[in-house]
Order: sequence, then structure tokens, then C-alpha cells
Amino acid sequence: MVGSGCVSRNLLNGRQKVWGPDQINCVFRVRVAPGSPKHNFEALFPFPFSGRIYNGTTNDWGWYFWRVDFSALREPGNYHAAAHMEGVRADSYPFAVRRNVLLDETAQIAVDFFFIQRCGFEVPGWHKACHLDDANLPDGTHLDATGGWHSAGDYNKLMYENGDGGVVFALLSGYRSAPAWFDRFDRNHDGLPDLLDEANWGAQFVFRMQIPETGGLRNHVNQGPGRNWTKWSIPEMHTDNIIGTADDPVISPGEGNSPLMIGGWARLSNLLKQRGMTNDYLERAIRLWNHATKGGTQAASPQLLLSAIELHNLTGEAAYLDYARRSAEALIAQQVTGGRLRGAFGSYGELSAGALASFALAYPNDPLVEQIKQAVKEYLTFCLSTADNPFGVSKQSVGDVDRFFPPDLGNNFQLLGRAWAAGLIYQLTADARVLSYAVDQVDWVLGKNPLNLCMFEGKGSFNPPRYHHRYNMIPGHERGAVPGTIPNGFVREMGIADRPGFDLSRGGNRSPSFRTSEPWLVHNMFYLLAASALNF
Ligand SMILES: [Ca+2]
Ligand SMILES: [Ca+2]
Ligand SMILES: [Zn+2]
Repeated sequence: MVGSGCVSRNLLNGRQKVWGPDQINCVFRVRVAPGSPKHNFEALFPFPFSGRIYNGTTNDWGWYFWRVDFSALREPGNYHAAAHMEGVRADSYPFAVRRNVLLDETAQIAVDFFFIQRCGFEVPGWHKACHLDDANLPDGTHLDATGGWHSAGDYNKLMYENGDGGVVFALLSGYRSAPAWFDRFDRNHDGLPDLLDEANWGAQFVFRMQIPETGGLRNHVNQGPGRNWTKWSIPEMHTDNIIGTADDPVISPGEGNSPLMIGGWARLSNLLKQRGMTNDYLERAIRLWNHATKGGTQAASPQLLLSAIELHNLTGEAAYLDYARRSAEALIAQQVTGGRLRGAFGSYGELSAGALASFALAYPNDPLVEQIKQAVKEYLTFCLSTADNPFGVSKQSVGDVDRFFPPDLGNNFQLLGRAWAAGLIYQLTADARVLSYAVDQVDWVLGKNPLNLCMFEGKGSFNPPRYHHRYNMIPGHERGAVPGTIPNGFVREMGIADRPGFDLSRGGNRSPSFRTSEPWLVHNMFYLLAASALNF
């Protein structure tokens, strides 16, 4: 993967002047940064996809864009690019071209993000131990539900498919792709790398939330509702940390759902045992699997398919492979066969596509593999049909028409989920178009967007000025900016026009809009998955 650092930039947006599509007469230069010993590089590059972006009559983005493909540039170095056009010059932010640039620049920060989001733990430089009174069950009795991670810019702990269990699965996917690289970091010198410490932190929390009688999971730990869950304070002041007082957080009625915890527990159990740490995560995983699949009879969930692959990998028991195969068949049967969404699963289908590709990669000789290759080929055709713009960013399927941006909440996790699925499909098919599609989604998040905004805090040249995070009440952290934060992302401008909108305000209120600027574990979960599938 070349040139997709956190600093990529739409090099040629014509904000200074409007050019007609027939007036492209531009020299594009890429140079190594001043001071670098390497050579200058200058070339005229082709423009494979150019023009204005429209979506309907009133939602023209307002600029011209030209896409430049300089992937032929292979010399490692720190570059910047300049475009000259009719006497006007545009310069890019600096960017790096080298192997493993995403791994080296972002992987450990992506892990540390979760460390800083920890609940019930003193995070040096950030906050003291918090929410030590988590939490009351619906019947009012207390259950030790301390730990886990603050799920977003609020302090709830959500027990849903992309909650803490999903994060554990994603962390371990990252570890699988580059174990030696992650092994170098061990903050507390206990012999366990930070990544595994973090996975274990999340795994222990879900462990506390498992219902002894059924193997299922309890529901969300909420700082409300019914109380002032919007209370805006530093973590350790959010409740009094004393069990049995009126401000104790509450566990929602009903059951939680964390299907990827099964695979996460299974994988972690083995990694810890290899390091001499006894644990019963595998038994926990099997109990939750039995509960979630109703003894193996419910087989149409992409997450449970992913977890079944892990259980089979660990135990070798044929029942898990059989379950995985039945799940794969059920997912294939759900693929849309006609109309605008032909090739999709549901309205898009990144999870189903990623799970199917995972099955084929895990069992390359299985009779289902040919069918899966055909299905992901159709899926890819669908994906490309949604990304026919100079950025290659994929649209949303909302109602009868495609939209670039959701009206209400940014969708970085969806873009990153698509990059994850596409990365796996690339491993399976070696189709260059799917690699380009995957990288385009990641690049959009990392800065190849009309605002040149890098939505990975602490990297790139231009990050969101502020975040919608209660940590902005911590002295010294007034931006609310946790390194590694990936916020919600772009929404429709003013909630109406299908143009890229993002709250770049620098003050005047308590925090910027949650719609664009709130952190959320799910974005970082899918970032880790995407980066792992692309081998960073
Ligand atoms: Ca450690
Ligand atoms: Ca309390
Ligand atoms: Zn907390």
C-alpha cells in the first residue's frame, strides 16, 4: 500500500478558481521534503477520474476535483506534492511513502486510545478511577460492573455487537497481523504487550456481565436514562463512586448482545495460556456461543460466523465448522440479486461480505469457496457502483436513492467496515480494484476529503479543532482530544444538503456537535479491523 499516510490530501481541488472539465492542463509534481537526501521526482500524471461532484440538482459540492494516481511512485520518503495550473499553485500537506506506514504511525496509538477510554481505572495524565459504583441491576441489586471502556464522549458502556466484545475481537485481529510489532510495547512491564492488556481489560468486563444461569449477557450499563445521563463532567466526578447512593448507574432491562466476544474470548484464552496465564475464557466463550446460537441452530449472523471460525480454529471440533458453513450458506442466500442494490447484502453488506471472505480465507479448500468468490465479486461490483467519484468514497444507501452522507450521525465506522471487508476480499481475489476501493475509504477518514481533515487525532496535519467528549472538562485537555480518536465523521451540511459537513467550530459552546465530532469505540474497532485486513 503506497501513499496513504494520515496526511493524504485532495491535491487538486479548485477552490481558488473554477475550471471547466475541458481545461485540465496541469503539471503535477511530487518532491521529497526539503532536507531529505533523496532525489526530486517530477512527472506529469494521468487524471483517470475528474470533474464536479453532484448528487441531485441542488447538492453540488461546489468544487472541481481531479484524482491523481501516483502509485507508481515507490521510492520511500517524505513527500509533498504541488500542482500548477494556469498560474495557480496548490500544495499538499507532507506525506510519507514507505512500507508499513500505517502500522508504524497509527497502530500503537489506536491501542492507547482504548487505554485512555478505560472506566474504573486511573489513567495517568487523564483521569482518576471512575464509576466505581457501576452498577445496579434492573431489580435494584448491585452487580460489580466496573471496568470496560467509556463507549464514546459519554460514559455509558454499551453491550451491543460493536461494544467491548467487538473491540476485543478487533484488537486481537490487529495482533494477529503484526504480533512482533505490538510485542514491543509493554507500559506496565508485566510481560504482556499493551495490546493484550487492553484486550484482557475488555474481556474481563464482559466476563462480569455474563449471566451465570444462562451464559448470555446483561444489557448496557447506563449513566441513566431517567437521570441526568447528559451530565457533563470529568469521569471521577460523574458519580460519587459509592455503591448504594442515588446516583448509581443502572443496567438496562433485557439482554445484551456481543457475538464477537465469543471469538475474542476464544482467541485471547489461547494467547494468555501460551504466556502461562490460566483463564476460563474458552468455557465462557462456549457458554455464550450456545446461548447466542441456541445450541447451534441459529445460523445467519456474520459476527457469529466469525466467532465460529475462531472456536473451530481453537478446538478443532467439527460442529463449529459445520455451523460456520451453514452460516456462510445462509449469508450467500441473502445477497440481493437485482435492482440498484444488486450484489449487496441488505443495504450495503460489509459485515456479511467480510465474514464470507474470512470463511474462504480460513478454509481455502472448502467446497463453498467458489460460491463465495462469486458472491464477493458481485458484492465488489456493487461497492464500486457506490464509489464512482474522484475520492472513491462510497455512498450510503438510504431509501430509494444513494446519498453521500448520513443526515444525522457521521459514518466513519461504516467506511472503515467496508475497507475491512474489501481488504479481506483483496486477500482472497487479488483484484486490484478492491484494494483501491479499500484504501480510498481509509484515506477518506485519514484526510483525502474536501476539508483535508485527518479524522485520526494526533496524526496528519489538520485534525478536528475540538471533540464532543466529556474529557474536555479535564484541565489541559480542553479540546477533548484523545490521541487516536476517530470521530463520527462527515454528515450532510446543515443536515440537509448532501455536501460534506463537519463542525469545525473552535468555541462558543460546551463542545462541537456530536453528529460529526464525538468519539465512539466502533470507529476505532473498525479502524483496527481495516488496518489489519490491509496488513496496515
Ligand atoms: Ca503489559
Ligand atoms: Ca453512587
Ligand atoms: Zn468511568
